Amino acid sequence: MEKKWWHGKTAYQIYPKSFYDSNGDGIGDLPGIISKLDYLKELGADIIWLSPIYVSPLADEGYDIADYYAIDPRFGTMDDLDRLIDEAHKRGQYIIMDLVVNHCSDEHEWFKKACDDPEGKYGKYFFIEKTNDPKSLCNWRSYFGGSVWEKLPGHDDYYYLHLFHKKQPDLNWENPEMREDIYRMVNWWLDKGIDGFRLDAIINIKKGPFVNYPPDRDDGLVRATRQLEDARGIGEFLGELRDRCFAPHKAFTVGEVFNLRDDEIKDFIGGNGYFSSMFDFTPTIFGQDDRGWQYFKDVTPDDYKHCVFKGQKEYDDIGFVSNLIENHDEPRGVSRYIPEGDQSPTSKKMLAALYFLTKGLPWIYQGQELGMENVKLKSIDQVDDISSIDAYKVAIADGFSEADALHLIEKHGRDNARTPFQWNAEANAGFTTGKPWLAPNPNYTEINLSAEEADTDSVLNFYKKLIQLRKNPEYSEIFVYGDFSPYLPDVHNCFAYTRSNGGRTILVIANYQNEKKTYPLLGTVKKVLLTNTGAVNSDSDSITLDGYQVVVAEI
Ligand code: ISL
Ligand code: CA
Repeated sequence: MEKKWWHGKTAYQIYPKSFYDSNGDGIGDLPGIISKLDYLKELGADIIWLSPIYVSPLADEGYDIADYYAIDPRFGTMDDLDRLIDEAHKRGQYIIMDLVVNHCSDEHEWFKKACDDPEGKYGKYFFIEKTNDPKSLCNWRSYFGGSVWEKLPGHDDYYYLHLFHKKQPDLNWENPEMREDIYRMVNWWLDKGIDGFRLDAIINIKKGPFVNYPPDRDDGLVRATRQLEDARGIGEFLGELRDRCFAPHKAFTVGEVFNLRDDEIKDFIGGNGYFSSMFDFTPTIFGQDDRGWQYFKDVTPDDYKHCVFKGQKEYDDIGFVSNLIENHDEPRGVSRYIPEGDQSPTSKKMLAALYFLTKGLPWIYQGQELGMENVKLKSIDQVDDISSIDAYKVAIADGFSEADALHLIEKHGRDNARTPFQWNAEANAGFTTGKPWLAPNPNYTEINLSAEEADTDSVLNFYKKLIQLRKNPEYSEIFVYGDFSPYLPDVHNCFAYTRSNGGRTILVIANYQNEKKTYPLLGTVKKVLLTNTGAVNSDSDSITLDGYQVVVAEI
């Protein structure tokens, strides 16, 4: 694999609305991020992805863009962004923006013009169909519930397509004029000095044929992903995007790609792939069910392990994947991948070491480095996220009680990741001096940055050690490029693998449960590089681990 500047880096996702509020309006902002760059630098975060900060009605929290060329005043100004780019670059950090181009906002001027004249130029920027009978259009269900077809505002006989919320009309990538406008915008940002993009929901830009499929719920509709199975030819668009925008700027890009066919991975992230990298969502999608959140399965430690192994195998040798345990769309990794009730600094550090040292680019989502957890809810009224609100309704319609439906939101809801970053034990977790747009997790009195900075054994300090270990020139070739092989894959609740390069081998081995266990070893431990608890007990052919202990050792 050709070596790239970013392979050895650590990436960090910021959800600006919830990171740090500099002016007391309860909303995190760009000056807030600038004021925390030193913190991120000290942590070891090099590549920083900002979730959308463009002008937006925030129906989907910024993933509904009304102006691609302007910063939403709630997040700051273009000067603030220029300053952020500058300050990050001074510190040797990179800023990447969220590129949301499957859809825009219904408040974007293109859509407004399309409403004024559906048969005109901008009508062709969207998927607009003339009919009096929306049922005659295809029966796809949007990701956030209901039909993908919505009446075009101001008309009785036109409908437009939205795979996501009705405030997110899909852009028509089949239209070369529309694509030109997108490329111009992407190049404008890259010329401005940002270092790249994360590509939102990108697989959706190529639609399958507009046909009906057998319904998968009583609503007569079928999941939006069904048509993706029949969509062909996305490469034409993505290759163009790479050649016209990313490649000439040497931009770093990471795709949010779901529903990819295995034989397409190389087109996406292989040599001259469309993107630099893409997220491995194998563990993320495990246990999901098209019928709704009420059918989702919990992820056991063995499930999690097999997902990680599967992802590593699938992407290995093809390209450099991006690894994560959470993002702004997911519950907190420690709440999801550690069995309920077992969340502790020890188990959180174990999970951190396990995913962080696999092959690929490690991503940290804001607050993950503190061990932030899911939130308990009292009522659905506390919930902001549109997808949670839809999932709640679906579960109730399926016969679930309000309490049980709410419990599903606690487990799977996107707000879990969106509560304010927990800076300290003061009011509102130190996030704002005003009223936070979303209440902080009440556990901020214990889990917060200033407490963890003061505690050498904290989850935060363990993350710092992990980041330093992966960057340590003595081991970085092994961690960044070394082969990955599962170790003892069939041993229940043992999660272990080796990384090896140039005749050297590092073992990462964890006891993913409470009881102490002894596991066989491949060779003698030459040097322990890291552990999360107590001492390391090993002899020439075995190692004994405490509950949730992880050991990283050269063998
Ligand atoms: O396709 C999916 C599952 O197979 C969906 O999970 C989908 O890809 C995902 O919801 C996309 O998420 C991104 O785009 C959304 C936005 O709400 C999310 O926050 C964003 O990460 C629409 O822009
Ligand atoms: Ca603010």
